[in-house]
Amino acid sequence: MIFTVTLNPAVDKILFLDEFQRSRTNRLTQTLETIGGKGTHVSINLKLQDVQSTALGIALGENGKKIVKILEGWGVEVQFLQYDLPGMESRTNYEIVENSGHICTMVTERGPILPTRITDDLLKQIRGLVKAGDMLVLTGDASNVEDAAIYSKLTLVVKELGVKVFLDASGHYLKEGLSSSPFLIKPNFEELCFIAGRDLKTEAEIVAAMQSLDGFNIPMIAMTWNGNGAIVKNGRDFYRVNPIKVEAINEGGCGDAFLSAIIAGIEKNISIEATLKAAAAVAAAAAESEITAGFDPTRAAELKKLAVVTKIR
Ligand code: TA6
Repeated sequence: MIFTVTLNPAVDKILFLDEFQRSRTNRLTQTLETIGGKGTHVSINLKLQDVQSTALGIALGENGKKIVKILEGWGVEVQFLQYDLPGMESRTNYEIVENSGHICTMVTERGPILPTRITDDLLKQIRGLVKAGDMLVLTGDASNVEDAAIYSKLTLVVKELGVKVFLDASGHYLKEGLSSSPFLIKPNFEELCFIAGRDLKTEAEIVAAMQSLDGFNIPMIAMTWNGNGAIVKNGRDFYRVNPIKVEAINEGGCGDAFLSAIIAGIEKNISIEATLKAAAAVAAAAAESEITAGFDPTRAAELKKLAVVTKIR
């Protein structure tokens, strides 16, 4: 079984306008609402690839109930821990999408700080659910948890079971997570520069930065590179995944889509090249979607024919 964990899920409000003007009144042309939080998106995208998963996470208050309802509406098995505590609501994130040029800007709430007893409840739930051979996806913001080692702690709970842990986090939550040797990390370009401690300018520098992490024994590193595709380390091999050019509407959620296809490929035991071609196609199809969650599977199947994956090392 695949379990996704979203410590800080959100309701995403997607605000469309022509061109954002600072210090001006900006008139919205459309507002959409969907679920936010990377783990929830991975579960939705896995479902769209006919791969079952169970979505775990923390849902707070009425917003939390809305998040669970939306996720169940996508046909995802949900076992979120839900709490009704005074003044504590799961957060709302805002994404500004400019109709001209489709520039997407995310503005995220922090979400209320989770008391230790809630994160302890989650650790206990994971200990009880996750079995040998399962996969655990730890992804998204965790700044609502004061312990920066939370992802490491969640990883170590299941490591001795031989569970594959997929970590997609940023900043110190990512850096702290390296020491528990997850199976895969999915930094974006800026996050890889952060953990490498330097600006990376060329593909060779990116490969070298990934190799500099060998001491953490992380079998796969998938660096998504905004509109430039991705560079993926698989064991000692390195691949370049070309972007598939599409008329992007909303690039929010493309990284989650890319990660979901890698997980689906591992679950289905298909080759790394076929997995990465599917990842490029799913991410491109997600970019064509107006919302941050999901993609059109038929479109992804078409786009997969255009995918180019090259082994570079
Ligand atoms: O990747 C898309 C997305 O999950 C959006 O739905 C938005 O909620 C944001 O990213 C959340 O990211 P964060 O890093 O704050 O968990």
